[in-house]
Amino acid sequence: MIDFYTWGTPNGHKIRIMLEACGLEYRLHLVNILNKEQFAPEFLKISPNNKIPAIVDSEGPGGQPISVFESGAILIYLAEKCGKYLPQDPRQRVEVMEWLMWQMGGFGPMLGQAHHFNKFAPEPVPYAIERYCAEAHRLWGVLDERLASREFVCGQMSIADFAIYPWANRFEFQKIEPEQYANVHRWMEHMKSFDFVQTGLLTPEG
Ligand SMILES: N[C@@H](CCC(=O)N[C@@H](CS)C(=O)NCC(=O)O)C(=O)O
Repeated sequence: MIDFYTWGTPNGHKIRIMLEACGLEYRLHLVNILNKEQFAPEFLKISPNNKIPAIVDSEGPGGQPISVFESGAILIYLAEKCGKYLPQDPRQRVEVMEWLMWQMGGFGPMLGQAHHFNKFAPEPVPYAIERYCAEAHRLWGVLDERLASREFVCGQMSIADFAIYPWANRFEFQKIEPEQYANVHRWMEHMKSFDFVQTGLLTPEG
C-alpha cells in the first residue's frame, strides 16, 4: 500500500496520474498547503522541504517501508517499482530522464512563477509578468517542436508525459492558448482521453 500525500496542484497531479496508470493501490492524504499543513512535524519527517507530493510505500525495497519526496524522484521510484513508463534501453531511458529533468528544472518552476505573478501576487508586477509569460511561451515552443514528430514526448508514453501534462493543463494561468501550439494541443487532447489521466487530475485544491 502506498500512502500518497498531496494537494490539487500540478506536482501532485503528476504522481496521481502515475499511480492510476500503474494500477497501484494508494491512500490519499490531503495536505492543505493553504493552511500550512506542509509544515507539520509529522509531514516534515517524510518531506523535509515542506512540499507536496510525497509517498510512503509500505512495501519498499527489501519489503521495508520507504518514503520518497520530490515528484521527479517519486516518478522514477514508481516506474522502477512497476517496470513501466521508463524504458530499460539506455538511449530511450536517457531521453525520458532529459525531458523529466526539463520539466523539473524549467517547465515546472518557470510556469510556477507565471502562475504566481498572473494569479496570486498581491499586486501586479509588470516586469515579472512579462518575464515569466515570455518564458512560458519559449518553453511551450520547445515542447511544440519536440512533439512535432512524436505522439508522446519520448515516442512512447512515459513519466515525462505524466510530469509535463499537468503543468501544460494550467495554461490559463500562463496566459497561453494551447491552440497556438498545434502539436502540444494535439498531445494534450490525447493525454486527456485516458481515464487514468482524468482521475489523476481529480485531487481537490481547497
Ligand atoms: N520540486 C518539488 C516542488 C514541489 C512543490 O512546489 N510543491 C508545492 C505545491 S505544487 C508545495 O507543496 N508548496 C508548499 C510550500 O511551498 O510551502 C517537486 O517537484 O516535488
